[in-house]
Amino acid sequence: MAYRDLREYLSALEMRGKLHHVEKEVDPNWEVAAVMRRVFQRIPSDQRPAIMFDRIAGHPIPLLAGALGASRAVYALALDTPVDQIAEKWSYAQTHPIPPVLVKWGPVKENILKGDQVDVSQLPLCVWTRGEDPAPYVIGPCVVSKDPETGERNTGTYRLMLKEKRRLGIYFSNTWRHMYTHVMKNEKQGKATPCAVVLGCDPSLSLTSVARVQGDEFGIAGGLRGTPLEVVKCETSDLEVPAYAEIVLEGTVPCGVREPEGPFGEYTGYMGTEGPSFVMDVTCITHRHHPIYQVFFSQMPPSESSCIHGTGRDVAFYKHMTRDLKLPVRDVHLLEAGGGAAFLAISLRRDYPSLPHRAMWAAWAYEPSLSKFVVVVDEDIDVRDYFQLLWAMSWHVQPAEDIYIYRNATATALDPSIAKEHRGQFEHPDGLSSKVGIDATRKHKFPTRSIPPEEDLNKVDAHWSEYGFESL
Ligand SMILES: Cc1cc2nc3c(=O)[nH]c(=O)nc-3n(C[C@H](O)[C@H](O)[C@H](O)COP(=O)(O)O)c2cc1C
Ligand SMILES: [Mn+2]
Repeated sequence: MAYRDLREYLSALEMRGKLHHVEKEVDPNWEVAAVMRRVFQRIPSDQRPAIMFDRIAGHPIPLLAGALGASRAVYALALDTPVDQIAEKWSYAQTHPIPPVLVKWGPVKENILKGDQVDVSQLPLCVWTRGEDPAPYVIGPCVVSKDPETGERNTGTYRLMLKEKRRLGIYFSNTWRHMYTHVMKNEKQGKATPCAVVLGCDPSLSLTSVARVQGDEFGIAGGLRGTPLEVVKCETSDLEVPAYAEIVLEGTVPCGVREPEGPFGEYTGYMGTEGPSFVMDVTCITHRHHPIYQVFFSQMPPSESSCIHGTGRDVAFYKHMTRDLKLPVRDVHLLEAGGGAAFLAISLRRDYPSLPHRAMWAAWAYEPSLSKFVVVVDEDIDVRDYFQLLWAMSWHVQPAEDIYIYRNATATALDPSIAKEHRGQFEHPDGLSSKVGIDATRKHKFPTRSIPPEEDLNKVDAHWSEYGFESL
């Protein structure tokens, strides 16, 4: 059964003990970011809950973070599916989209603020990297716009910088972002681009908004839900937004206007670049009674962003390699240390010597802007266990033979190892990076491993209490 809205999903999280309320009043200018950093550093991911900050100093609205990516288990719950079926669910939704249905009214219209009543700074926007970010930011919005030529709708997650009570900065990290193409097409005709920012909605739309998918994200969200998303018309444009959204900011991206934006603490763990960027003029705010303000926690990994990227992108690679190419791949994982972007590990059954290379090239061909490092290991290695991965790299690799460097490949967006002047404001598709492929599979017959036989270890397990370790 689909979640009707964010609130129904929060009940599901609460029932499974995956939602923690912070009752202490917290300061949005430093404390939310610092608490979330510690939550991700100190609580192991299998125990990490989503966090609801019930009381934000100076704001009546509670703030929710980590609700979609506190851990893989939380991500799976957001998709309402077991962890091992995440891939299946995504591929089904993309091939079986369900268009939204337009309804006359929804709770998102319970409060409608226009003109002088519009003040975005009333929302509990946070400072995420204190002393470095130039302003509070919205991270985690679903920004809706339409292609002016085809009419196709798009939803993407693009950060918003607080500038004035009715003006936000909006940032596209590269030129192939779908909304960027909408803005460009409108600007050619001297027109502004209407848009609507959805804050807090059914998790299927938020996850589709951050996933790299083609087509109408509302339809794919419907495919994930198995039932159409109900949408209502905006007050000030002909765009549609989810009827059960918590908060919606309506507005336009004016033609030809560029203003300074950034730098912002990025998913790489470093501050990003700054430069001229687009703005959004907010014309209307609609919201439910007692709205919840939802954010994605990002910056230095591990974070909600690295979990979402690691989990959501892994499955796309896995599907491509196993279904389309029929490679004997056991697992594919974008390590969270690389922000779910820079470092890919693949385990496979090495049926023939060139297979590890085929898998590397499959990864780069499928998504060239990711996977600066690709490490291929045998199928007995768990690629989600850093220790096992580094063990295989330590002893299965002869550097001169097994490490390959390829030049002039596509860069990973915002990679700080590429000098700033070569990165520019947008991470252009023509940005170049080198890539490393490491074949860490066993290329000849290896000696037997130096651990006791499995049968001896099982016997110890069966008698574990007799060894007196329980008090440790
Ligand atoms: C937490 C988080 C924040 C993001 N912030 C931005 C951003 O500020 N600008 C951007 O261009 N992409 C950002 N992204 C990536 C896009 O949301 C993602 O690539 C999405 O697929 C873009 O939608 P589109 O393909 O419809 O343009 C972010 C992703 C996450 C998970
Ligand atoms: Mn899109």
